[in-house]
Amino acid sequence: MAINLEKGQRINLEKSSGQKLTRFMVGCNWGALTTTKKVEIVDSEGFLGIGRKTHFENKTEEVDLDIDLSCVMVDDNGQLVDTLYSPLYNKNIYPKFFVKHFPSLPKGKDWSDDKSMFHTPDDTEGDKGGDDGLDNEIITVDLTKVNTKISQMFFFLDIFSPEGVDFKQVPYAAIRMCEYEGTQEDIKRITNVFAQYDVANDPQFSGKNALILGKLYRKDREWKFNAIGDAFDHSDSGMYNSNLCLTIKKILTSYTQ
Ligand SMILES: [Ca+2]
Ligand SMILES: [Ca+2]
Repeated sequence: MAINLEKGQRINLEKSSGQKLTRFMVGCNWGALTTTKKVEIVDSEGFLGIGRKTHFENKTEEVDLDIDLSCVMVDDNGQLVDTLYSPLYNKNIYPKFFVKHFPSLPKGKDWSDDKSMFHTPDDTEGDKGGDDGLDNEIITVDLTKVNTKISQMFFFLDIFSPEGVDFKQVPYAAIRMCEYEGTQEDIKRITNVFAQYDVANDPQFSGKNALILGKLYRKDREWKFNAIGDAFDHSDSGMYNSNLCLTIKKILTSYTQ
């Protein structure tokens, strides 16, 4: 049975059969924003504008909400080995900002360099017309292919747009860590949900638009998952793609050691 993750909680990735887990995924299902605005309804045009009658009604509209699920992979010394985020981050970002850890943050891509991790296409809207129950963005991991240099993988969410939106305003955002059947690009079936988070519509996320979900890490040749659940504000209007960069910076400076 899936557990609802609490900060700092460790989850067991062992299978009940005793076999080693090889296919791990993190998925995020979220809904578009809804806004209500007043619109003027004409009841009667009258004659030449005289006697025109109108009234106002509330109209609900759905607005695109772009949340990005991403991952960074680091070695035993906390140095960045690889990154996995949307190919829509298509320029080299912050050449100077990351010089200590990496020459620059690379462009986004679908596959990790070692081909162990795949990121589904960037969903820039969220569900419209209600919750479809499906993950809008997924990262799949084939644990047998992970570069031996990588000892920790950090999964995180950023609200990319609209600017200024925080998780409290999101109608629903459900993250789950699972085992699946199928290929990395074509999941046939979720076979085991290890844990899940619900991060939306909650006062504790007021003003928070980034969330470090947790880390998958190697210990004694086994992979384990540790929930971090650190939500914060990643905004800096003076920096290009500040959301992604500031979240990665926080991981590298606060969580890798
Ligand atoms: Ca997205
Ligand atoms: Ca969905």
